[in-house]
Amino acid sequence: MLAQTVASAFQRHFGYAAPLLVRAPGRVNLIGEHTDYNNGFVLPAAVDKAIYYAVGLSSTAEIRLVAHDLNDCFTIALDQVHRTDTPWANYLLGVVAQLQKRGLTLTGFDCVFGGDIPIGAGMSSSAAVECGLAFALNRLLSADIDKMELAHIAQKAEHEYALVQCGLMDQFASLFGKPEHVVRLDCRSLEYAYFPFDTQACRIVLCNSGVKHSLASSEYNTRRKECERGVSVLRQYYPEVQSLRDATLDHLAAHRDELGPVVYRRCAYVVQENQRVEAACRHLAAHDLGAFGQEMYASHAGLRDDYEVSCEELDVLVEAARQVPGVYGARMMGGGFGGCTINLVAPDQVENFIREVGATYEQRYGRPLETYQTTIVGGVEALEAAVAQP
Ligand code: GAF
Repeated sequence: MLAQTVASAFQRHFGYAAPLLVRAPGRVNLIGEHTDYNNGFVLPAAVDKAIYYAVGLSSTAEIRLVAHDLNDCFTIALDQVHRTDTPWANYLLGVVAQLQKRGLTLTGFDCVFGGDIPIGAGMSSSAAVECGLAFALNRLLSADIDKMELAHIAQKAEHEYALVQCGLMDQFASLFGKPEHVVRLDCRSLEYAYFPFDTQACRIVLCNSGVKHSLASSEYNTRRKECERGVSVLRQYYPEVQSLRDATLDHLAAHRDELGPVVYRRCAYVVQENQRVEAACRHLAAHDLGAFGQEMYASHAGLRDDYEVSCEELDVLVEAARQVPGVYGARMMGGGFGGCTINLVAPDQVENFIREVGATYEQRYGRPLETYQTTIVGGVEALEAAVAQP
């Protein structure tokens, strides 16, 4: 068990049993991509792949970090926290810096983390790393910060230490997940609603394109800027348009020339994707998975053609899925430029699905396709106290 592995590593490194063990899940997103930072809607769920933390406060003025899976350690003085050239440590230090900024008095602490969220697969391993530590320190220091605030702390850590101007979806999903439910978040009001999603009746299968996405590869931040540019054009004519959430296709069409072709397409995608999330939620409430799946295919087409964040491998995987009986819908998931597709598949067709899509992928790229069947679990939580094993 991964939690136990991390707990044992903690005991080995630091010579005492970790007082706190935490599980922080990765996420899937059924629909609503690149809408979060446009104040729109998303529909994620926390899944059964997670980062595990063993954490303990120490009497030193040092932060001692161990990345178990990378076999790497990092130590820094509590009053010297800054962005470093050790990328994995930045996710943790970013969280510490945010807590310090909020006036929390930290003590030194020791921590080991590791897990099974595939890196670069678009399943938000970085958000899980951030949220897990924020949750653990909040608990150990009895700081009483609520979950939404923890999500914002983790998001800010990503902005300032990983330099990705992400939205709130991933951190929210990791903290607010609920077993067998997806959650629709209104990224402006921060209101959210859970929808039952029975993964026994409809399986969520992820296909890993094997292309490592790098959010920081600036394209993500560029998309965000393009959306902001769109808003600043529209706002001159429609003061009520504070974000793309408020824009319509008619607004965009009326100012197409001024927006220019690229910004126009980016904005049109976001406006339509928000409409798709709303429609998808109606289909989900009506138990109409067929109609839900059609929204997913349309989402993928928009991400590929208008938002231009897909890649050939993802497109091949979605097209291959479409040919398989019992597949309700498929699309690329997360920031894009690689990572996974998410597929909704009838349970009795899963084996066939994996065989068929796997064959197409292997034939084309000469390597086996990695797939994950995920179940939907609860958000970040403390586990039973670590049982130290020397
Ligand atoms: C990444 C970001 F971190 C999220 O905030 C979100 O924008 C997503 O890409 C795209 O929907 O996962």
